[in-house]
Amino acid sequence: MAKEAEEIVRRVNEILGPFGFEAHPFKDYPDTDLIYDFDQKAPRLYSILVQTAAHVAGAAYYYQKKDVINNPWGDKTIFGISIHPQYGGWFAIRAAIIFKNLKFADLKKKDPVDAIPDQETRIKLLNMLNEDWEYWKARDIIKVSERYTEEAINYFKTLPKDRYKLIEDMQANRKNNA
Ligand code: B12
Repeated sequence: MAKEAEEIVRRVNEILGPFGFEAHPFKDYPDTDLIYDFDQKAPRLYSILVQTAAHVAGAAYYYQKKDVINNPWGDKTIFGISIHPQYGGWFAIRAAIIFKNLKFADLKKKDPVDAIPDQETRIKLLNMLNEDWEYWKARDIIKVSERYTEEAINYFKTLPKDRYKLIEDMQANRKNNA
């Protein structure tokens, strides 16, 4: 692993580890492209649409307007959401790794698990996300095995500019309660 990557892993684990975050280092593979969800080719032109990528990789089903029969929204823009069969909406798709020269002739395409086959629940899910922006509720649309910790939820609900201060406060609280 590159030195810079090692340092990032060390710092993420040291600072955010106590709050339930984990950095998972992976081995250096030759001929790979690592594309992050925030990478852009031009302003607001994202290098990868990770929900589509996760769907075709069989990782998480991406529910879109077109997955609803008798679409009740007409031409209105409706954002879609990926749901994992085990973690529901309690996950993010941070990056994709493209193995450019890895050949695996027998690799079978894996379809994602459709955890919400029911039409009404699909409509409810997309309404939650688009009408009320109740994304936190939408994460629990199915029974999940694990959620983020309260501290992680607090972190994500905090504006990025205020997060450093939040982490400092959390660390101070921990020391006081130790
Ligand atoms: C831009 C963006 C936003 C914008 C616009 C939202 C949007 N969906 O367009 C804003 C700032 C509003 C936003 C807000 C949020 N976002 Co956002 N956002 C993104 C981002 C960076 C790009 C999405 C994008 O531009 N899509 C463009 C549209 C056109 O793509 P599309 O609708 O999927 O259409 C494509 C597919 O239909 C595909 N397609 C065609 N046919 C078929 C057939 C099949 C079978 C498939 C699979 C695909 C497919 O082709 C189309 C493109 O040509 C992604 C990360 C990423 N790099 O993908 C995160 C992402 C979608 N956001 C995410 C989140 C969590 C949020 C927020 C909750 C953040 C927050 N804390 O507030 C809010 C929720 C807002 C809401 N209620 O929807 C998560 C969603 C996770 C999930 N479980 O699905 C993502 C994936 C980030 C991540 N790393 O996990 N976001």
